[in-house]
Amino acid sequence: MNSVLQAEKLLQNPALLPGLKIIGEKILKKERLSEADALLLFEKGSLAFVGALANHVRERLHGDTTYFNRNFHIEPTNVCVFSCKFCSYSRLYAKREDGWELSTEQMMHIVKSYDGKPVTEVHIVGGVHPKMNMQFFMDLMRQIKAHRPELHIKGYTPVELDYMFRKAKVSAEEGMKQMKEAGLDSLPGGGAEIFHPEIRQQICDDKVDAEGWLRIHEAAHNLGMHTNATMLYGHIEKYWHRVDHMKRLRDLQDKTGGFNTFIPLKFRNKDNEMSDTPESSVVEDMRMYAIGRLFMDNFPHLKAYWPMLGRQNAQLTLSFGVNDIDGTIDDTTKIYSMAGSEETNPSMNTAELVSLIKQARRKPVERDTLYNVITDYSVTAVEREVAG
Ligand code: V47
Ligand code: SF4
Repeated sequence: MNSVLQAEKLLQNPALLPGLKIIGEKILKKERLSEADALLLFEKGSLAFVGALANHVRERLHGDTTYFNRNFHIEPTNVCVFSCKFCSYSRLYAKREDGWELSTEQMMHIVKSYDGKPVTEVHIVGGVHPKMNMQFFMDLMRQIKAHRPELHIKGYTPVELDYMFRKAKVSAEEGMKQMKEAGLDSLPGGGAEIFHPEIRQQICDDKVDAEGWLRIHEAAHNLGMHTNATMLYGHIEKYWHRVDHMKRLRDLQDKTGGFNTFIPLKFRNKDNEMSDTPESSVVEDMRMYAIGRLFMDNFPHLKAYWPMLGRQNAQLTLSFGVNDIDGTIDDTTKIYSMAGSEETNPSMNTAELVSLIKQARRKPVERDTLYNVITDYSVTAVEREVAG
């Protein structure tokens, strides 16, 4: 059965709550969901219902195409001046001798180790170290671009940028302009967590707030840069905090159109100050992805970060609205392995990732950061050669 018929059939169920039926009809008519609609879906929508609708939207937008990209990570340091309660990764600045700090030479050595390998992106992500200031990172990016100009640099969250900009006494707009000139191409989605102050104050009260996070992404968008947005879900927040978070992102996207991808991140509770907080179930995870797909109607892409979810659950998300799996990462960031992710050694080569997507009966397509197609793996190597 195709996804339209499947969704229409669901709406004919006489036992369906009238509110849910209206939501279903809105989705079929491509109308926008309200915050109340999203809340109702979280509270009353069965997994089958939200899943079928999200799958319908996913197939309307992308068919079976499932994107992945080949990137590598550089983690400049795990020393951090902030103290997020969910973080299993950082070492406080006061105890910095327990952590690591890479020099520019060491980071360039990592970049050079990928010479000749078909990676298209470097993702720079780490703690907030006072000595690693704007000049330090601008110098690093200039060296990366001098060595490999076509490598896309996706790096720094507003947590790092806000700290750097305040130290350098520059505005978000001026700071982003300078970082772009030095080689920064786009921003990853991290640091967003949950925007609402009621939760933010309890889990990460000393880093950039919602307004600061959104202002930096807006400044990037105004410079023509594309960015991602995350949401750390499944801890102490309520459903309405998630809806509030998504609404703020959707509003900014209406204004700028600069976001590429929404990435819900499942909270993992190992080795952090929130170890007593239980993790969400797989059903809740799939519900989160599905409602993300339905509510974030102006975000082209929804990504599952497989090192955090595990391979099998990431495969499942492909039926719940997700059209992107990050990524062919050889050396996955330690943030996840330290927080108790499913994967003890979360690396996957292209063949494994392609087969994972094919097992879910989807079409694997390698993309660059901006979703330009690099290779369509649903056709055979011979067909690709003939097509040139
Ligand atoms: O902001 C930290 C999260 C994020 C935990 O843009 C945790 O393509 C779960 O944003 N449990 C940083 N999550 C990583 C990030 C990211 C990752 C992959 C791709 C992209 C992209 C962005 O990691 C932080 C925080 O929300 N995080 N600790 C934890 N215990
Ligand atoms: Fe620092 Fe990021 Fe960890 Fe927060 S999540 S303590 S900002 S490394």
